[in-house]
Amino acid sequence: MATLEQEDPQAYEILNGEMRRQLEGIELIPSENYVSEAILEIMGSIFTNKYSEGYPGKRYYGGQEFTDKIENLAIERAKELFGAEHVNVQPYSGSPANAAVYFGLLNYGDTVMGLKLDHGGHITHGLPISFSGKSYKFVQYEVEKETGRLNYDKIRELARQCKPKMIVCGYTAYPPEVDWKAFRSICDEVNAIAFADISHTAGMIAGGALQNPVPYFDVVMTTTHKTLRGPRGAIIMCKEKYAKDIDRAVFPGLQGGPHEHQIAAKAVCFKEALEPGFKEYAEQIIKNAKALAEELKKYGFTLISGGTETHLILIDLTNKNIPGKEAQAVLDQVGITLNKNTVPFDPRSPFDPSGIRLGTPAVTTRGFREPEMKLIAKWLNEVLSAPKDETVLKRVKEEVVATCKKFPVPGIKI
Ligand code: DSN
Repeated sequence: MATLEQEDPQAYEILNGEMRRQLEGIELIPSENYVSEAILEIMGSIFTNKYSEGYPGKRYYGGQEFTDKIENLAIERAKELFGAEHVNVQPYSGSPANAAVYFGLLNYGDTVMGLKLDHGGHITHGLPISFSGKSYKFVQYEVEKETGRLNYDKIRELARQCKPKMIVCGYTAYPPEVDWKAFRSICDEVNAIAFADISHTAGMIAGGALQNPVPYFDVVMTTTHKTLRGPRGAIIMCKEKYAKDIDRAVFPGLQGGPHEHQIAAKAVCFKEALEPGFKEYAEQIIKNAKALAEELKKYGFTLISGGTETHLILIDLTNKNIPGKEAQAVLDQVGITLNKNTVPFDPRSPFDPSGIRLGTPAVTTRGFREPEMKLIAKWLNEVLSAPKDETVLKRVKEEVVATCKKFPVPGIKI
């Protein structure tokens, strides 16, 4: 970073601060991760200089010899990784990718089913104030109050009543594994397009640690920067019969020039995910999450759905007498990063909800294993039991920094 340091010391200093934060803190936001140095290199490469509207072999500008090669490489690797018939690697990120799926396969006003945001869905799964809720008639399903889990019989019943053209499955705050076959059978019964948003779980699916919906589903979207551990971005996978509609919706329907530096980094990400070590990483994410969940339960934390089968844990802090916003802030002070989150049927607001959401992808990448999960649970308990005790906060912060020193972060050398 010597050139940056010299050319723009102000930006360099801010970057340096973020590097230190990432290095000395414990990252528990379940949608975050650390990419490899190879991915950082290609993301920061001269592919960023190139415009390449269109698709490989059918571009609108000249000079596409290498952009075509890199985009085709990303496509072929993604197909191999997930067993997909067709892949579009151009979506800038998850929300634009979901917009493209709807735009390509639905008409405005069509009925779609998606999980409610405060039950673990996503803003693009039908939140009334998002483009999804405004453009389509979303019917929102829920998790069960008693179990925190999806009730597939109730979802089937709702689908029979509202006859959706599409059902969206895939979540941002749902700890259990999803039963893709159950969804496929519901979609078949009501003749709906089966659409899976696997942004959160794609890494474990690619690594074989969770079931893969790609063989059963019509369309599957994933971001590439969460458990998949690639650059920020997204891909859409679909059956061949939807390929043209999806491609036209991405370009020129919604996007202009694809970000080829990002696509190049997706290609590297998929190569890494095809390597044997990725399987071990995928399995360890879940082992770590389960170990952390068990420890948290010993300290009396209330876990939505009773635990986890994936990478994430959702805690209702009501019995701990500390709301999610305050918990997030005090944990930030000791170098533990997670996010406040609504819990299903939350009586509080999304700005100050009852819960927190945490997960193990980033710490697993960093090399944390079950012994470190015990430490994290202990620190969470100590800090959230005494959020105003400066002595406790100071000690935990020191312990967090000391532990982090033993686990390097790829690409950070300070
Ligand atoms: N922001 C992502 C998450 O944290 O789950 C969803 O897009």
